[in-house]
Amino acid sequence: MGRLIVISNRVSVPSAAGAAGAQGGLAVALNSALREHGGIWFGWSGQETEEFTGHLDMQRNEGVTTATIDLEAQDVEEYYNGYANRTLWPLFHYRIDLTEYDRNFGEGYERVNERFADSVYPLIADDDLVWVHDYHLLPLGSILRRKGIKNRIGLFLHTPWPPTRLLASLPFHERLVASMLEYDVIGLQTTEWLESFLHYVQKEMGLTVNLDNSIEYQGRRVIARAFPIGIDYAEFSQAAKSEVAKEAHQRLRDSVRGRKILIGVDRLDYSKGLGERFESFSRFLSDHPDMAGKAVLLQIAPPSRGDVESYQQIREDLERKTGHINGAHANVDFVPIRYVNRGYPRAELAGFYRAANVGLVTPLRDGMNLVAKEYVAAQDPEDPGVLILSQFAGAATQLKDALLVNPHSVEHVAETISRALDMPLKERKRRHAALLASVKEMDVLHWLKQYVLALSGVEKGSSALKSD
Ligand code: GDG
Repeated sequence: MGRLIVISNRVSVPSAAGAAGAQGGLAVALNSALREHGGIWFGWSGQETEEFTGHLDMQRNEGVTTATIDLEAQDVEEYYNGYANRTLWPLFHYRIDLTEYDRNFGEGYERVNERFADSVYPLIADDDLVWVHDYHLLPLGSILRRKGIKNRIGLFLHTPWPPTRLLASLPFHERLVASMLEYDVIGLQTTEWLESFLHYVQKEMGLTVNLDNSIEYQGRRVIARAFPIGIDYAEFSQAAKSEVAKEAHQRLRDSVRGRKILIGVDRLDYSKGLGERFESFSRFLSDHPDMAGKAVLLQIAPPSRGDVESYQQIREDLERKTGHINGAHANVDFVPIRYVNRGYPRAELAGFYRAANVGLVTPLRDGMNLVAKEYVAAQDPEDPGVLILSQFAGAATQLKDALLVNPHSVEHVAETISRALDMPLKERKRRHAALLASVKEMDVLHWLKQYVLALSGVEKGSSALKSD
């Protein structure tokens, strides 16, 4: 098998991941993938340039080769802040109320996808597997095909896939999805998103979907499948046992002086349900006066996509809400919500997870959610904490032994917090053992293997229909 050419919006070298501390799930997973297989990780450097030249900055760090390009300010505005994060991200998270559409965004998106294709094209050798990631780059495969790339090309989408009715509100949605059918493999996180995708191609495009979920399109067979992503369990459980993690654990425990700890760790994003989570915790405190001053919510929320207005808005909303709730429930020696807008190195994070009695993972919509899996991996199996998980996270289809909640229901989440804090050790251990088995088995290496297998199994030059 040839190398892997991974293409994603941003590239993140392993050493930088820990230091920056605010890496998304994509970065964490792909570092593991490339260390395993070798190859090149291509993407935007995060830097702006006066005029796009296509110059490739090649580097090698900790066994991973990266190639990056700089983009023009207009590219960043229209493609990244525009079509990717003002149009597709909210739409794919069922938020048509936040979905903006502007012709310039669409044009910028196509222009940058062309620029990606032009720049990565010379790096692709005959036997390489090309693996494109996420909503920023949906049409990239079709552009590479137009340039004559015959390699196997796959897409993995880290977000949900929205219901057909919602997607149909996007101007030119047919063109976008048709461009995706140039991939050999389209990977989604869960069967729910897969079913939505297949529904779209059947209902909107009139295509035939075979029993194995492959799609017949212009004489080719495109494989569509669910590949639920996992964490690097070996790496993360190692980090949880490190000295750094132990110190972080102790520091957090000492600081709460015997109180119960609930933890949330999320990029600051409206899809993560942080406002509803804070309200639920507040309701829990109001409904359980006996718990007054006895439980703390630590919310770690490194800011992201700060140039997009809806992100500035959610940040302001959360600041107001935190102030309000803390004002109502605090005492001279106690503040109920510790709301922290910064990232921490992974080992420290692991220590915090382990110190927490409850992991609160309550997104309103999430492709998968790796924090839920990290929380499970970091627990002490002899005295584990309880995971409260949104039924709307992709992870809920795997982590069935978590306490599943509807994050929109403040009452339900408040009651579930109470149940989690009262849960007897025996039940905590039973639930944790079942969760851990799933997190361990369906880890990132499993995900990687399954995806690469599916991608390399496709006939080169993209699957001609077999005569049967
Ligand atoms: C997308 C999809 C899907 C967060 N704060 C810190 C920190 N993080 C790390 C977490 C976790 C990652 O960021 C977040 O991953 P999630 O999966 O929870 O969410 P997204 O960023 O939205 O990721 C998601 C994922 O892609 C993978 O396919 O699961 O559904 O939306 O790893 O630990 N890391 C460090 N310090 C922090 O303060 N070091």
